[in-house]
Amino acid sequence: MAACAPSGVVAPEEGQQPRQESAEQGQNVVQPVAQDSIIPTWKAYPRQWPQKAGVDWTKFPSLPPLNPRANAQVIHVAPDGDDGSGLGSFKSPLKSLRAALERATPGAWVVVRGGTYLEGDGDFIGVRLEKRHKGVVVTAYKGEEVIVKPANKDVTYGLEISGDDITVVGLKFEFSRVGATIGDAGRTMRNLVLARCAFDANAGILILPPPNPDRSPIIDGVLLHDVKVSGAEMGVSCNDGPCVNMRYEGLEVVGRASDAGSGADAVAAEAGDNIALIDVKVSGVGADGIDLKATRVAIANATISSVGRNGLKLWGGGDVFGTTIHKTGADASVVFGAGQYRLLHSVVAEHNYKGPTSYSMTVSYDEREPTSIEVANTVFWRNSGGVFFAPHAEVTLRNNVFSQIGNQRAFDHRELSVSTTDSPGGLKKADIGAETSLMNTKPGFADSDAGDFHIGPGSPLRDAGASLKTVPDFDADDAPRVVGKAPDVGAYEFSKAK
Ligand SMILES: [Ca+2]
Repeated sequence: MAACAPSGVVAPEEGQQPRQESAEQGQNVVQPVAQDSIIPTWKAYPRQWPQKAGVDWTKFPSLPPLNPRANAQVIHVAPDGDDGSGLGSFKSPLKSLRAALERATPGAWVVVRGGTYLEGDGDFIGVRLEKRHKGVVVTAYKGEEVIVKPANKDVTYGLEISGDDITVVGLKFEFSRVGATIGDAGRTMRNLVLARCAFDANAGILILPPPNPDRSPIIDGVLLHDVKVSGAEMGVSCNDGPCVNMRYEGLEVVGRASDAGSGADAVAAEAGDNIALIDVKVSGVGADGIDLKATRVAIANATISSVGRNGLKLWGGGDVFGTTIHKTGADASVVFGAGQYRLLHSVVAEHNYKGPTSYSMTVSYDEREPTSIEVANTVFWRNSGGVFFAPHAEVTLRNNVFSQIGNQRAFDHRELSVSTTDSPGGLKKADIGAETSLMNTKPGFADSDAGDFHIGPGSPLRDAGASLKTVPDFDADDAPRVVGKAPDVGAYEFSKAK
């Protein structure tokens, strides 16, 4: 009956979703009809927020549509499929992703049913998406769990992507060495989307190529959306770069805590521009949490905890908002180089606490280039030391908490060395807005030992924040930033509704 219509529409059977079948064997133009989506709807993240870092939100790749466009090539893969006799249809699927990608033409959708796939026989990489796969979408079928594992012990890399405009949705890769390598040496690779993916490997996602001879970007356009990297010594790294126009939303990196002090970074870029991170969680990594040698960086609602070295390092300026950094080691929890920075509604806690004294934050420590920083509505609490602002830095402080600092030092700037025991009046001479600092205030966090930095109803941080301009209207819970007569200090606004 499919032969009656060119598009091969098959009436839906009772209780099944409608679909199309090609009558011609091997043609693989087999299409589920768009009454139901293949991909479930996306979690609604705030897509952008007001910031002063100069981020251009229009440059980031978008999430894929929930269905392939009409007439797209759609190839179905299922654990009970057959790479030899399968048509690649919904009813007659292939058995492996590799076989599907052999047949895929530009713009094809590879739709993978739930199950475990053993990929990469005869190769060291499980799944390859190459230049000829331009515009290809590889996606798990709605609501189903797809796990990709090595076909044998010689397959140690999960995914290699070297083509443009490629999207991978809903796949979990479990490989020994590397979850995914990205890039195509010698050129700029463009527009990669990894959504609802997970990588369990020694290194999560590596943007690997060496620098292009003309220093053009290695990659232009990356969206990581709801991506988890676990068991990793290294999380997501742009090794040489530059990597430009990258948005990481809902990225979680869970390292192997045993590597503390000796491992690699969780989220890093050696060179880059126009980078936005939102709801990024990093924990248990050996080296740095987030380390970006990049310009135009905006970070909202990050959580960085239990890292062997620095929590957050930015080298070319940036806006940081709603971010909690705690249980860090090394020379500082937050390291900012030269540039223009804002650290707003954040928490820097338990840096080397009860350990050797070191600054909780350093700003332009070794750099001499022009630097400015605004720190507002932020809590520095239970750190071994205070904050260092370089003498040449222009500093604005508003409504910050400095409390339970091991050496009782709030911050050092020029001739000032401000102690947490100084009276607020004594801070006026700093003329940097510090008179509103909340010294030695107990923040009243809900359960900081468990990493919960919400404040309770009795906290003095409630309504104690300054009103800030050009900031998100959401707090670190994605709830309204201002409740009551003023914003609360810290990452989370107290609300009875929560
Ligand atoms: Ca409030």
